[in-house]
Amino acid sequence: MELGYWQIRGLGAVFRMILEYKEAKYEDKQYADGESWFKLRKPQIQAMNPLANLPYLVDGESCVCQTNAILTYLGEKFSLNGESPAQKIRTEELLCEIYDVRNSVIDMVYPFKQVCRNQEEYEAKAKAQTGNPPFAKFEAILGFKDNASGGKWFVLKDGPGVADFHIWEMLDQHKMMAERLGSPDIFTNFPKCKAFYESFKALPTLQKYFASESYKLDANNKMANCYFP
Ligand SMILES: N[C@@H](CCC(=O)N[C@@H](CS)C(=O)NCC(=O)O)C(=O)O
Repeated sequence: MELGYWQIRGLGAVFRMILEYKEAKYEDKQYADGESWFKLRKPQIQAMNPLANLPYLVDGESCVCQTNAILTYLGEKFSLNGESPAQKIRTEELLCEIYDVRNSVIDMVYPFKQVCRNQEEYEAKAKAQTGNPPFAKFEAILGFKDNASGGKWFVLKDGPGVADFHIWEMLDQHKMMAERLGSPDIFTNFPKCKAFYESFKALPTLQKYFASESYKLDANNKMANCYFP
């Protein structure tokens, strides 16, 4: 498989973690500049899929674009979408829910979004967001009566499903943001999310990733208001 994304964590981290977790064989193409993606590789990806974007995943004859579609694809390949129809729908719901959270961060960190146009506006909004982190629904899902794992994982009984990876990445990015801003602990009102965060961080097949340069990459592109490591 070939995974393509910028040389940042961004949306790429979610896939790097899934592929590492499953100990898959893959090439992690990290584009460090516009030329290497837009001029060189994008036209080739476009020839395979006109929806070419970053991230993309090439797997044999398949070329999949759009984060949630790639997650569904990998979820099917690795049995990480859930077994029952109800679990599969919960996975899709969570993928959309966490993408809303991601978009709220993107709105804040990139000045071209015109939500935060500079560092000062970013700090005010990011302090508000980390002071009241957007994880109440995720806490409720972990405590909900249909949770197969008794609240340890979001969908599956025995480990993370695809949605868990994006949720964990967003928890980690909010944690980093809060620490950098001197905001309170983001887990104060979310003990179940905290336990999930810690269990995930301890997963044996992810230790190589957490020790790697990929985990140390910046969360966002350098043009971001909040340039946090
Ligand atoms: N909705 C798309 C968004 C993709 C997207 O905005 N990609 C950005 C980086 S996060 C990009 O720079 N794409 C490269 C391009 O437009 O060719 C997804 O989730 O995959």
